[in-house]
Amino acid sequence: MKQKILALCGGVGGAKLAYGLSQLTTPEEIVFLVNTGDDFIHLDLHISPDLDTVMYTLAGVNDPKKGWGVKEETWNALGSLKKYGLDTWFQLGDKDLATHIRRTQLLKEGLKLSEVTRNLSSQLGLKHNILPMSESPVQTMIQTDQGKLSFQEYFVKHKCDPKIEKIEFLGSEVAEVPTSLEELIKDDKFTGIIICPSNPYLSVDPILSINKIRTFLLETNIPILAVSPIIDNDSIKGPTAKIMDEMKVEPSVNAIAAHYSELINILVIDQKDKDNQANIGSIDYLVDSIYMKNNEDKVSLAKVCLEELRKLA
Ligand code: FO1
Repeated sequence: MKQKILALCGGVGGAKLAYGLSQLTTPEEIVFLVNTGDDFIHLDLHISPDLDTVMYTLAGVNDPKKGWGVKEETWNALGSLKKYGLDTWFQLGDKDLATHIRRTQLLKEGLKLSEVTRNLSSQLGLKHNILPMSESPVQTMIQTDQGKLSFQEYFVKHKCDPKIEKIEFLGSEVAEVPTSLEELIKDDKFTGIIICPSNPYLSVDPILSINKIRTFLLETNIPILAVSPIIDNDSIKGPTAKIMDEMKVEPSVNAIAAHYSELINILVIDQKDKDNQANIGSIDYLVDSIYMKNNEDKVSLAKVCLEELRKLA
């Protein structure tokens, strides 16, 4: 039987596995469902950081060092904006800026975010289906010891420094799930689900905060696999471990298993954690090398995930 996978992804870590998956599947065999809780309006432009990170990574034009933005970027527009006295804490490169200008233009013309994403990704030569988790805004808001901050204020402006007290997803109760996703769910088309190694609290939970998506994951009989964003009690990249500390959760693969315990059948963990598998619900563990330092690693991990889902189906 042919596979049809739904892959839930945030930014950098999620995009790496998404790249591997895209190399092993046809566009009909996978849907990348991407967090848009980080989206915001900046300089009158609609910025969708995670959609862009996934899109750029799949197209091979991403900046591998930063993990976000476009490679071989120039920063002339940002320099000029600075001269005009505008706020430049959020760095927009010249090539990246074109994406935000075009997205904003197409949204103003009345296209839905999924249609805009399809338009932009096909201009980048992509055939794979990248979908926003919602057509309507769902905003990740973070209550911290320094007040309530939007995701980008917390992540970029304050460099994840404030202590997190609570995370909310504004608009999730009225989120408009893309019609094409609703149809695939209704028609029982998916054979497996992958939760990519993105930050569970800031990148995956916004997707799961949408009732139709969470209910689908809770009620479906198809296998659900997650890849741990934690190796050896630390984040692979980004603030996952710091946030877990602040939430009084020990950063470990067991905490990740517990976080997803209602949803997943299997958690893929790193060799370094092979002796740390606690018995949590009915979750199994699969041990592999999950640190993706190059494209070969991304494809190799993707292969393990797809094969496991095939076995479990
Ligand atoms: N992340 C930063 O840490 N600093 C930035 O100045 C920055 C700019 C930026 C511009 C466009 C874009 O698509 C992403 C950008 N990011 C930046 C990443 C962004 O904050 C993402 O939301 C995170 O990587 C989380 O996935």
